[in-house]
Amino acid sequence: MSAHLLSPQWREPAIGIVHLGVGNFHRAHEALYTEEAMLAQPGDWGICGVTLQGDVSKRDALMKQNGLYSVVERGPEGVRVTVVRALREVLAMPFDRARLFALFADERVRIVSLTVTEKGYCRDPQTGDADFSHPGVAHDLMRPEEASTVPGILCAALKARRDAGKPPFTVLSCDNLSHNGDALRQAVCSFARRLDPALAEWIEMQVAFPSTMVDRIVPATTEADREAAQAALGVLDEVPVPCEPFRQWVIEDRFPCGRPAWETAGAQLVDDVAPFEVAKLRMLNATHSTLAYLSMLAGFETISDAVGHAPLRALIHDMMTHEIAPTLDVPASFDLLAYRDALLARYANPALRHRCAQIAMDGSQKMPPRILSTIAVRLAAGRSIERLALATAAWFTFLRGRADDGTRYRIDDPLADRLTKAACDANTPDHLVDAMLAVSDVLPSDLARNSALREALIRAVAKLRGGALAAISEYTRVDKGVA
Ligand code: CS2
Repeated sequence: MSAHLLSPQWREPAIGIVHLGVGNFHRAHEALYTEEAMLAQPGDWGICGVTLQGDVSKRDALMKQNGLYSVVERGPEGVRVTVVRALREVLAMPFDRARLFALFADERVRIVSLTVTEKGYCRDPQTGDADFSHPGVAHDLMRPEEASTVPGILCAALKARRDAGKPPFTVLSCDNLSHNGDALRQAVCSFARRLDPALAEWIEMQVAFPSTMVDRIVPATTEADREAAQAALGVLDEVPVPCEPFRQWVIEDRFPCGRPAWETAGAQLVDDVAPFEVAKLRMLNATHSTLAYLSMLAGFETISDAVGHAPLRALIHDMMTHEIAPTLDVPASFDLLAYRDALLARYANPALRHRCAQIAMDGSQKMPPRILSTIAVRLAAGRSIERLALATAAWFTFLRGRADDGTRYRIDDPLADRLTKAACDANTPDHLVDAMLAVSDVLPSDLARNSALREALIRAVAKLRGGALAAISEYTRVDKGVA
């Protein structure tokens, strides 16, 4: 194992990108692409990363290392450690507000990008507007100068630009949301409309919100990653990032004030990201969530353990082949079956300990774009949904907070209180399904009223009551009319 720099040639760049949500994913993805792009084509695209949760220890650990950290790529062939230099500054909100807004006002900042997870967008799931019943959003409308939510911060930042007569920055969503650029634009513009209609109009006319598809499996950092980084570097890195070797970034090419030459680092710049984004959400993220919920019940700790169980691997293989891939409309050059096989190989990577509990978080935000949207398309076409229903039923059952062997775990979800109460109060499969179908923030009303879906869910919940392993085995034989 050895450590390396992408290139010894390095000119210190000025900050051109402010990134909200400087978690592991960003540091193993956009930051690396950006460094490689600057090495291929020098430019001032240094990154200032911002933690929105007041995580001063993360800020301090990174700043103590002058923003440097290592990416620990773990593949079946071994470990590769790379030191990344693109992150030049780290701020923690709300403590560093003045510095953050000084950067927002600086014309050299031409991109504000985000990885804040689905719930960070504070969207009303019914309308897609900012959720005005969210306490943070309501607070930011009353006190915009103290904004703490994504719509509030972006509106305040864009207002400062407009008031100073400067051109806006491009806003780049890098989260797993369908049509993430449009979704963010709607959340920001609807918030701005309540605050200052002229600002909303200016944002609509002037600000680009390109969509992107981002992909790299990036688990949480463990002690083993610190040890691997130290062995390679000879010094301690407090905050290394583990990840798989694979990475992909498809970006809609709309950057009126410029962008790094990300294509030199392998990013695909395209006119329309939607086919890639939908395929990734429905194939990768959906099967990830399926594996996570079934594993939480069955007791598999990591994704590689889960796909090491042949019936579970067969289940998601068949789910992609028969229920998901046929819903996707992709360019002819996009081979969905090869994509499926590549995903299965990535999941099996034994060197990456990607914990199912990490993926199981925030199901109320993840289930709609990952699985429920596919169910809706299948039902509209009169097609079967048995495996997708099992995945959904596994989430419902998971919300009871107890594995099949009785082990208890915590439910981490913005709707946790409501969902766990409904799940624990329900005694029978039909009670559980009806209680969940009534959660209108998650289940759109047309799906909730669909009797074929209700019946498939009740069947699946009933099977899961006999244990997830037994249910998985039965559903692998679903085409033979078993389930
Ligand atoms: C995962 C994703 O945590 C999750 O919900 O499904 O983070 C997944 O690893 C990435 O989207 C892969 O690109």
